[in-house]
Amino acid sequence: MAKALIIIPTYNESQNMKELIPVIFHQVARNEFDLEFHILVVDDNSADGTGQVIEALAHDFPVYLLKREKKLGLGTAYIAGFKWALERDYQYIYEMDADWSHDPVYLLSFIHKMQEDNASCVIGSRFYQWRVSVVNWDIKRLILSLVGHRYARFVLGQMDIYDTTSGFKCFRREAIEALALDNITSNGYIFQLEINYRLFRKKMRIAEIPIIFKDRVYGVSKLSAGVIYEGLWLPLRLKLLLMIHGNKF
Ligand SMILES: Nc1nc2c(ncn2[C@@H]2O[C@H](COP(=O)(O)OP(=O)(O)OP(=O)(O)O)[C@@H](O)[C@H]2O)c(=O)[nH]1
Ligand SMILES: [Mg+2]
Repeated sequence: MAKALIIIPTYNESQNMKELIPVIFHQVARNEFDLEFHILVVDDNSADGTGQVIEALAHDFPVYLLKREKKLGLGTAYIAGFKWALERDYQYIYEMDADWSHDPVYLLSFIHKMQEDNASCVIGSRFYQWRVSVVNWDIKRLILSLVGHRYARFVLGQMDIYDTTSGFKCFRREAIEALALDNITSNGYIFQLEINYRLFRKKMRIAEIPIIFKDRVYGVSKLSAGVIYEGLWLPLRLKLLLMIHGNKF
């Protein structure tokens, strides 16, 4: 039986985790693809006891905890999760948020789309063709996201992706293997764009499915000025690296 791993980075998400983990397993149980699903939670020593919640859930579900000492950012949490997955025999590797913004109801659609399009990566997109499907987001976030997307496309050229910064994704193992994980340096939202761009440069097929994205209900938002600054700088840096090192960067 092939295995899929859902990586969920967490920082103070105990309430969300308690409720989300059982729902995820319920959603993917006995699926048509005959896939066995596991979850890896990458927790940055959350003060609200997220780690203990996961340890308790691990008695009932195939959920694993990767503990890090302090808050080190989303990008490095995913890199640690990807390496953990590659050391084991997972064929499909997901990225997913802890705060219910990413509805587990879509999980199997990613695999369906991946097989249908023979894609290496499938993105759950909040912006798809001319649709914008975000619920509860304030207008500032929406504008920031749309402008950021246009800006990245302008700098990097045609990548043909509607939602370049979505964090709800599924990769084939081979796509993660092809990434030089130690060369990835972005850590905020723009981490997603860096991964997409690297896959795109390697001519990997990236597909999208439209999703409805809901803003978080519990917990505190982690959007910061540093994240926005990184978003401005990264597309330029990627472009520069490409000019200097070609496809080897
Ligand atoms: N391990 C780890 N996880 C993080 C870190 N920052 C954010 N996360 C997690 O990454 C996921 C996405 O972060 P969010 O804070 O939801 O980001 P967002 O959806 O853009 O913003 P809000 O929902 O408004 O907070 C959530 O599961 C967070 O708990 C971090 O530094 N380390
Ligand atoms: Mg969120």
